[in-house]
Amino acid sequence: MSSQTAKKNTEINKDIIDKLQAMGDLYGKTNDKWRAYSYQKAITTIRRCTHRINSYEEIIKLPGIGESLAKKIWEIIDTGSFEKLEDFQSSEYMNVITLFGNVWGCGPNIAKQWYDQGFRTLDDLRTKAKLSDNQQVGLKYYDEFLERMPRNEVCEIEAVVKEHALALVPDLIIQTCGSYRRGKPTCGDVDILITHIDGISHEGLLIPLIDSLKKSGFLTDDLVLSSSDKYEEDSGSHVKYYGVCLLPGENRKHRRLDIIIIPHDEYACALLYFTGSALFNRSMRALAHRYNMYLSQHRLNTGVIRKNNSKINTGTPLYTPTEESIFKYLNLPYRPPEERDH
Ligand code: DCP
Ligand code: MG
Ligand code: MN
Repeated sequence: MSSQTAKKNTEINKDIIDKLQAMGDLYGKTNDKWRAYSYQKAITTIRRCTHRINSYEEIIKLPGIGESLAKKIWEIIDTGSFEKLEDFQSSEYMNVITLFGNVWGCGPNIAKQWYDQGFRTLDDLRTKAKLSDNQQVGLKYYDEFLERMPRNEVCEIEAVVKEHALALVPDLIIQTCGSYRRGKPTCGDVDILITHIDGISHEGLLIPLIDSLKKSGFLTDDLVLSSSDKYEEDSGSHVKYYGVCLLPGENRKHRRLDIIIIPHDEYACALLYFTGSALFNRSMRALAHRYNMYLSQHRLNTGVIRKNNSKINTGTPLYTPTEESIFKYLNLPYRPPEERDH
């Protein structure tokens, strides 16, 4: 599907999609993964519709949409409102879960636990909850972290990181990814990917870089420092730092900064992954799955053999020098970062 039609279709059924998205997000926040997933699937299906949906019969025929969800979609079309969403949105439970879920480092399960413990306000958390180091940082900058920053501020932050990194190792490849690379007007954080073309000079860079940024007062708090993702089945040679930075000058805000350092042979897969969006990544991985391939932030493997959804043969890595090469293996026309929101 071309991005042109994708845009038009999204507009035709936009009111439906927006309400389903809002509901799906709320289910995500309460960790109701199953419902969140059904909503996401329905949104993808409706986005593919090339005309305005205008009957219940039509909805129920759409793949993957069951009776209960079809009724809700019809309610949106027929009445213009979605009662369950409105109830959910105005419930005390949902408001508290949303409030708590916005603390950096707090997932849906913790938010629910805090609710069950009787906490209702951020002050309750500050005074009564048992907080991890990350959650303390998250609470400290609660309002600042909720604000998105303009693109020019991302450039300023990138410039500081570049200056310090290049002073340590010249010729590094330093690329800001995430929503910034997708061309968004505002960004939630700054995602910086670093590598070196010689395949070795990136090694051992992270700690000196963090030290250098700290000495200058640019980094104010740490969140995560890790050499590999222990929860990730395909953990590899990436090192990452999540922290908080502050540009010099008056009226500056604390911003979230993610730095990821990777070996050069994984650059294209890492670039693709950290550019996102998360939703786009999910569909790329699903597509790879259908071709008996496996796509991760490290590599694209082919000849993967799966049994009951677990790999019994991990396959062999394909040569992926560029993002274009990954699209090609998956038989997809190349999509520039600006067209990777879905
Ligand atoms: N990512 C992913 N799955 C996740 C989290 C992240 O695939 N659960 C990938 C895709 C994201 C990228 O990492 O685009 C960066 O993550 P961010 O959380 O920084 O998301 P964005 O930069 O896209 O948006 P924002 O402007 O909110 O930071
Ligand atoms: Mg980001
Ligand atoms: Mn990020």
